[in-house]
Amino acid sequence: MMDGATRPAKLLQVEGRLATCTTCPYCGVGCGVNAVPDGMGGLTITADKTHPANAGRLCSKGTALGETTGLEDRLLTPRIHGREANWSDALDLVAAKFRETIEKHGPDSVAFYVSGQLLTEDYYVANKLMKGFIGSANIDTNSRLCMASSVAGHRRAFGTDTVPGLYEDLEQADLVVLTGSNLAWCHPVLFQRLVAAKKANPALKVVNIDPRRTATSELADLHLAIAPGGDVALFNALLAHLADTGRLERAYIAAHVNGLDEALAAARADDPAASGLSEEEIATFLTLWASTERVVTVYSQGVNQSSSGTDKVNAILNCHLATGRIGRPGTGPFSVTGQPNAMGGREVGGLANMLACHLDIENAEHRAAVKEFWDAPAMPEGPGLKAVDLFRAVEEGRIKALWIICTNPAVSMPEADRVATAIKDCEFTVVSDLTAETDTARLADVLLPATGWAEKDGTVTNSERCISRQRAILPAPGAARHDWRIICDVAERMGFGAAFDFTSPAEIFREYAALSGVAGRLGLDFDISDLSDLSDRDYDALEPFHWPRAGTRQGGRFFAEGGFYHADGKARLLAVTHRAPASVPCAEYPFRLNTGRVRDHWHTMTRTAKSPRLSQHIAEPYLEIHPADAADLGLAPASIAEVTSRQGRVLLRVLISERVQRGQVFAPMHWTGETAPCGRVDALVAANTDPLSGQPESKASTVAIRPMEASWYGFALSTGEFWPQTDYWARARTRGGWRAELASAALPTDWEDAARTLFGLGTEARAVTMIDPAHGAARLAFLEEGRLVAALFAGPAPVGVSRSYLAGMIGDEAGAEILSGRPGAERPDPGATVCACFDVGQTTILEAIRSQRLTSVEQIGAALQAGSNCGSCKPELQALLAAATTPVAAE
Ligand SMILES: Nc1nc2c(c(=O)[nH]1)N[C@H]1C(S)=C(S)[C@@H](COP(=O)(O)OP(=O)(O)OC[C@H]3O[C@@H](n4cnc5c(=O)[nH]c(N)nc54)[C@H](O)[C@@H]3O)O[C@H]1N2
Ligand SMILES: Nc1nc2c(c(=O)[nH]1)N[C@H]1C(S)=C(S)[C@@H](COP(=O)(O)OP(=O)(O)OC[C@H]3O[C@@H](n4cnc5c(=O)[nH]c(N)nc54)[C@H](O)[C@@H]3O)O[C@H]1N2
Ligand code: SF4
Ligand SMILES: [Mo]
Repeated sequence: MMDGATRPAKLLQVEGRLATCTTCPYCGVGCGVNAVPDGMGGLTITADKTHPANAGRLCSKGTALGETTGLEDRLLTPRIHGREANWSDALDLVAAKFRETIEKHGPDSVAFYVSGQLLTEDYYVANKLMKGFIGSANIDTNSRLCMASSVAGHRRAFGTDTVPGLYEDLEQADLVVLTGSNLAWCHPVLFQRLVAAKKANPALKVVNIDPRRTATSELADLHLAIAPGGDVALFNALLAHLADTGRLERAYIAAHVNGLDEALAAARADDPAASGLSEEEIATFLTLWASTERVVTVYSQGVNQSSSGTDKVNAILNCHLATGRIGRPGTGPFSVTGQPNAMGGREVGGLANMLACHLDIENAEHRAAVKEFWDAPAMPEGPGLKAVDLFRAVEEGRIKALWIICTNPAVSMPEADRVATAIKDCEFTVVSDLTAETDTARLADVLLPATGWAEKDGTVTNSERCISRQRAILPAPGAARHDWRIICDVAERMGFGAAFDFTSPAEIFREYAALSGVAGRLGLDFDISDLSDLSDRDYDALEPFHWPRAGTRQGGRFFAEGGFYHADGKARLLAVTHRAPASVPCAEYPFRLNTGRVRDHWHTMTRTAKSPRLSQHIAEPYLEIHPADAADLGLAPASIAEVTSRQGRVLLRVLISERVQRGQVFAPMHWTGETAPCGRVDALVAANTDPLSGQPESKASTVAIRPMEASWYGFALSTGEFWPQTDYWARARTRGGWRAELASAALPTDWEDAARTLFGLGTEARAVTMIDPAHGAARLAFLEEGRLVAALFAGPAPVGVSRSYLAGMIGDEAGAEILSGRPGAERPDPGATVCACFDVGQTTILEAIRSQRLTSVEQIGAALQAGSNCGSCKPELQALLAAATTPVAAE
């Protein structure tokens, strides 16, 4: 029944201790990790050498997982209206409210909003409850903000949501095109595999298509700074070029593809100039792509998060299908998934317009088959509300009971302020999370404590269709329960006990696997039904495996020989035409706002912000802006910009850089009410969506920018947690406490009073101060028993003290010399952290490059250790090497 050998308990000896094999809970690469409890609530993490995704590699976030399992901010008991409650009362209330609402207003008056970070088993029961038993399809997932355009594009072209290829295709290709993907920071281990492949095969070319220059561009032979939304125009130009140069694979098309003529006509009619690239750049790209047989086109949120996201996906798929470059080693389009179980969520039918196992909610035969399998009392007749519409319905009072599980929409949805208000005003909101301290959890009527990554069991599917086990290593803290268990408990109280009497994730998995057999019999791709009688023991020992499992495609790729899932077995080429992003820059909002991720933080930071190590790389929200635009706007380096859109307002640190083009700015999505309330970037983002996929255009809002009128800027740090009250603030953990960046319009009347209030310090802390009222500058350090407990550095301009030095001094012995804000001659200033694993700073690295004449990333590793562990900082080391050889740029 199971292929391959099984390791009975999935425990491994790592350096003499027993480690549990599990899967990293961050990105869709889905790396295997080995975890050993350290006996103090933490974990020691090492890479799983046997996992097919990473084979011994981890990135900075995976490496720091052990720092994120502490219990200090965990939600440990249910809460009803802010008060601690027992499970029985909380579950009774949730079930009663949902039942009453449905009785009074019908099944579509309730909704679930779930997450690609749920395990497949959690997802399965949530979907079964809403679609099969409540009888509504109002269950959508944050994957709507993430993968929906890829799903819609795959389904249009292939007839089902199938990712054709495998990670090894990136290694076997001669050309890897990364479009709308910052792989270096967002899928770091896959990026490392690509780096290694390029080293082994110098003929392997990499093209990076992204409006801005990123760490990923450092690896690229060619970086194309495409206009925002320009991908359709570029790939249409490619399709036309392929036809014009005789590169179409006529035999493959004749046997397996429909729609060439229409697609080609649309492509020829499109204007390549809409890509914003020069004729020469376009020609270079077209020639390279056309003349390379083994080409993989990797794409991610720069493609999906667009009002033309589905068309972008199909423009890419068109070129691969028309050349038959799909499903063979080293070829294919490759949509990389974001979350650890984004792919599992797609398989299990988490989206409002899908059923489980890739079955289609709009197909009556599929609906009937699922209804029969579940013995479901009520099935919806069509799709439910997609995320943006779902929260609009909440706003309008059409949805009266809402359950949010494992996602933080008050931060991550476009028009975030509006979404937060809608959640707050909803008649009844339940949130299941690890912590009560999220912007969404604060708005809930009922909070349900869920177990987290290290405490729960189940399965996830990564970007290459590899299903892996996540295994519990630590006990459930307090009263926290598994998500699947909470959902089943509510289902039981709603009167659906018989269908939800699961006692383990293994049992849920078996039912799910059996249902996939129904899908298989209906001719669909997702069929893992040979696992439907997996024993509990075999489930515990389950090795990572790729689907499809059955037939000739076992463990392999799709579509080399056709076999698509439309009724005629053929794929479709789609006629697509460039459309500019929905928000059009205007006099009032002239800048294009692009958003995305940073290397060491994960989404709304509920886990990565717990790690001092991960908080050092980038410690505050920022706005990347071109030098000429900054000059026009009068924005000084490191000052604070006020950014507004029709939807909202934020304050961000100015980062002047030529990596972004004129007229465009970039800001990361991660900061929240908890970490930088003025830096919640989704407050600015308009909820424009792709008409087919419903995915929001998170990458192309329009904004106005002006300098914030700050009378002072500051840097503060303290051994204790503190909450600044200034107009701008952003805080982060350090090894010995907390740090914060501050800026404010109003000057305090008494700096020492203000600082003591900020830090909550009594008189026992001795102040050493250097205050210059005439210039609005102040430096204050607070010492207890000779140790530095807090400090504030403030001035009329951004304060130029060494953050890494000061953060390293907190809690240490110090005297008045600390007020200089810089280390003395005996202790060199490391500069901003580049390597999070070994805490190596930029100044240290540049100094070593110069003095030791280092010329490669490997040499830096040998000299300083930087980059020699997880390797996530290698692109930045590469950039520092480049900068150090051009003396001006390095200063
Ligand atoms: N460190 C880290 N890694 C993560 C995550 C995280 O939070 N932190 N989140 C995970 C998740 S859920 C996801 S979905 C993935 C996302 O992974 P990515 O999609 O790689 O990351 P993003 O930074 O969102 O966006 C990618 C790039 O798209 C570019 N872009 C913007 N507009 C356009 C356009 O019109 N065309 C093109 N071609 N490019 C454009 C942006 O400049 C950006 O560099 O990352 C996953 N990995
Ligand atoms: N502007 C802009 N906005 C974006 C994006 C962008 O690129 N730009 N990207 C979008 C994308 S691709 C994504 S995927 C979303 C991500 O956005 P979110 O899903 O909102 O972000 P997370 O911070 O990952 O939220 C996960 C929540 O679940 C909790 N949690 C973690 N594990 C568990 C668990 O096991 N059970 C339960 N019940 N809770 C748990 C965490 O504490 C956290 O509060 O953001 C989207 N928003
Ligand atoms: S690349 Fe990093 S974040 Fe992604 S799964 Fe692997 S270790 Fe985790
Ligand atoms: Mo995502």
